[in-house]
Amino acid sequence: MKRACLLFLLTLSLAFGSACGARINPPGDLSNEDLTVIGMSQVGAESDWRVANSESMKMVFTEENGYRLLFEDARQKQENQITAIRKFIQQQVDYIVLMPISESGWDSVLQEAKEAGIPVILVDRMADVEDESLYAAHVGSDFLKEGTLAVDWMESGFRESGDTVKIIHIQGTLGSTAQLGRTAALEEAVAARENWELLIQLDGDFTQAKAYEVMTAYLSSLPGEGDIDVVYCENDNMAFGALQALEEQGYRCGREGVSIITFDATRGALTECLNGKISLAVECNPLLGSLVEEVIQTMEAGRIPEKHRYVEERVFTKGDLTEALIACRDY
Ligand code: GZL
Ligand code: ZN
Repeated sequence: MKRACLLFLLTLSLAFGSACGARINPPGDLSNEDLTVIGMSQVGAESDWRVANSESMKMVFTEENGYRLLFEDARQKQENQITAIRKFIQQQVDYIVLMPISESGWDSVLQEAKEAGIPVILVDRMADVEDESLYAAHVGSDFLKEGTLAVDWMESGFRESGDTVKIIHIQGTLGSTAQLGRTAALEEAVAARENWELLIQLDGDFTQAKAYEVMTAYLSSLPGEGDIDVVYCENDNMAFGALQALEEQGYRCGREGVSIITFDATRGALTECLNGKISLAVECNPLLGSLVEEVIQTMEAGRIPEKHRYVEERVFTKGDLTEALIACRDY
């Protein structure tokens, strides 16, 4: 019995081992691949925006279009992105596409990519590196401009009142370009206006759960109903969390109540805007796949790409929206 069982197990492990082996490319054998091999390190799946951004990359970098895409999700940890980049270098990919979770901490690993002769393209947020030659190009958003669009709307909405404008600020992942730019716009505006008061800054890490948690804790800490005019949320998912917390604690959101401002303008946020609960949605376009491909095609043709490409973005209020318009949005 024992012998037969052992023989069976041995056969099984050999069969499984070889099948398994066939599926996993040992690092380094991608160099003779005739497709253009892209090593892509994505932040995670923390928000609707991020999911749409990943989708736009996977739609473009397909085998039919001549690419082998190695897509790594870092689950919102920079160390996972650095590990992925080192793996891509080992696998001798043709390009590294990095959506950097935060601005700092990239110099040494991007130096390794440069020494391996692998061009790096930064997407969405920026990496703050000493040596600009560590990346070939950046495709993304002007986050300070996005924040300024929101502040301009606040200015136009609250100018007449002259009363104090009391603001709760829910920030995205601290140290990310999106957070730094959107925060700078608000902080500069508050500093320049006597009657604008920042009640508190909360870290929502761009997720709905975290924003709900910190907003609930803050509202519960107030002696009674707080006098809140604006909740400035640095992305949609945090706006959804804040909205849930506010309504659970009896606050009205919208024209007669708390003005919620959000960034990304995904379909979910535009729907809340159309139904009057979100007052302003600042667009942040996640569909960057085709722009990244343009950079790669430029480099494949031996030309030098523009160092920075910024996507055009606008704002939405209830009056700009219909169900039909929202339905035909791509994200
Ligand atoms: C912005 C992007 C931000 C989104 C968030 O371009 O970096 O990260 O605004 C996402 O939804 O989490
Ligand atoms: Zn943007």
